[in-house]
Amino acid sequence: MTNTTSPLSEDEALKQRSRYLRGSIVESLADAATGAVAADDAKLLKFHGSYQQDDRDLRNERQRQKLEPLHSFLIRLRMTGGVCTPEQWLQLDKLARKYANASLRITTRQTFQFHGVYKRNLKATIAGINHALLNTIGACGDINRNVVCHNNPYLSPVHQEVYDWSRRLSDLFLPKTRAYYEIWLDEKQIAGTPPEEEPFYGKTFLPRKFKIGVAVPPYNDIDVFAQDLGLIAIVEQDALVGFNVSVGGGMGMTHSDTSTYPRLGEVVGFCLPEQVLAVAEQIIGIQRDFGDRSVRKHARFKYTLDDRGIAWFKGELDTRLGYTLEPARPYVFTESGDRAGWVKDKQGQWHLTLSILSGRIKDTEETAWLTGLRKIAKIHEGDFRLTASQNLIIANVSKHKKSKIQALLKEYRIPVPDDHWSGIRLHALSCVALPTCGLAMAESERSLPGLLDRLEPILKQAGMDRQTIHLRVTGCPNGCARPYLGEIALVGKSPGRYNLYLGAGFTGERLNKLYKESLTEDEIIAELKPLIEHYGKDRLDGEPFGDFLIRQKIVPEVKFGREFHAL
Ligand code: SRM
Ligand code: SF4
Repeated sequence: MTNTTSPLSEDEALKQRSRYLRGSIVESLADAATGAVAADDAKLLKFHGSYQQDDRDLRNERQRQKLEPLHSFLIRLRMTGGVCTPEQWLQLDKLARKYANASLRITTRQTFQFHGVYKRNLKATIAGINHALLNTIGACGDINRNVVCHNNPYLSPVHQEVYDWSRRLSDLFLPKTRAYYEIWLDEKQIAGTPPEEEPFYGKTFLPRKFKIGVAVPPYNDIDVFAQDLGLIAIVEQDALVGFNVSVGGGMGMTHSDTSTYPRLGEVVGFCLPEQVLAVAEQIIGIQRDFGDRSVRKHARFKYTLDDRGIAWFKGELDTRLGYTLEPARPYVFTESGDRAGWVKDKQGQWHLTLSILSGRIKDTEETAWLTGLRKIAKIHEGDFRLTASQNLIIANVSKHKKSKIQALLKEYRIPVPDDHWSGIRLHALSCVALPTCGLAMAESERSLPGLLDRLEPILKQAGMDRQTIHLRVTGCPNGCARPYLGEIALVGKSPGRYNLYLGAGFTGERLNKLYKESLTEDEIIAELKPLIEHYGKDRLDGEPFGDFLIRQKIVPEVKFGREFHAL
């Protein structure tokens, strides 16, 4: 239970005195003596969509040379449902080459990150993003983050409607402070105390980050149960009738601290579309008012719910709403991850889902991803859609443009997934980790290709290479690639060593379980090989790998987050 008598954390005091997120960011940016910003400003910067980082590959060498770390900044966009236009793509591509490390990184929450932006270029980059009519407001920090949403455009008009609700949700929870516009876009500050208020958030915003995701069954391609607030669209006779409401999902935990754990959201009822904004507002309001503001490790909504109980939460929600949510409506998830390759919709438009390992768009010797997609953006008349599995949909392509795009894909050696691709490669996720992430304990993005190269022959040998298997890799237990929803997951423990988790549900409805600790990659392959062979021989027809491992009692089924460490 939250200890209300505990002192507030230092982060709360910082938010309180920050003058609505201004702090001394302007002064920090102007200080040419260092590539860093003041420590308090580094925390406030998150609310503006940026993290201070340093190149960890160079850290020791620079320390030896008595140089400060090579500081640079990550910039994360807010981009509801991951949708952007070709014009916006071109502007982001330009900024990536001019100010960042010549790469665009699709995140697990359907947006872009820039890495490696030096302090002197931070303002120009953020201003450039805004010139493309995009922004970075509240993409990080103790606030509602980028709203993720099932966004496959070829499915039905309902998907557009669901996307529109996601946008409204995102807009509703934007901060009201003008700090962002003053600092990055030179809007003049009115003299004296800033006159604005944050009517919803107040001066201290939320106790911790908050995440909303919207899924449209039968597709759980956004991992709806990993969201603090998950909305499951209910479609009856081709019309959106409302949303089932799931609360308290979250992935983050700390190794060896059993008071922290991943947790799946639980469905607490159903609301009409016109109720969804008020329902979200009251739910986030409950977390704002009752979340733990003393211990940040314990400040996510999932802990507020587990401490106080779901019955308490429902009562509090009823009181705030003035009505009770209807009982949840039936729904079934049968699909997860992305469907790769070209698909034609009922209107005759084409959509291409490209599978991009770890979402990293950059030119390499093998594939000119960045250049090729730039050339495509120059002729594309539809839009681009980023997926929560770090992939890209080139959407709404006419028959005429399809052949031109195909020619460009070929010219720039961009692979189009086909039947020869392994199911594990198509669906693998990995977080960024080294060299930019300050919290990484092991490699992730950089180790994924090698891992796949070793797993694919084993799967082929077992006849399981076409089978979709959800593999997730992260460099630490914070869970940025939602690893506890992986049928196989590697979670970084120390350099070159990972905890191996197995057995999550195929459609994101069951957590996995720790199988072995602190393994090297060789040891992981040695552990997985016999399990994959066993799976190839003894699986039931259509049985996913995670379900097979549970049925064979290789790992126990985890029903609740609180049991994650226990069994
Ligand atoms: Fe994350 C922190 C990257 C999705 C849970 N995450 C970080 C930081 C900012 C490290 C830091 O605090 O210094 C990472 C920056 C690395 C870098 O160099 O880019 C980072 N997180 C990412 C991204 C880029 C991973 C990716 O490879 O795509 C994802 C950006 C999403 C976005 O666009 O908004 C990303 N992070 C997630 C997710 C998945 C999701 O939201 O669906 C989770 C688990 C879900 C959840 O929130 O419970 C996640 N990130 C965390 C946590 C643990 C939070 C917790 O409850 O304990 C941290 C650490 C923290 O907040 O203290 C963290
Ligand atoms: Fe960094 Fe850990 Fe997130 Fe990976 S999971 S990006 S290592 S915080």
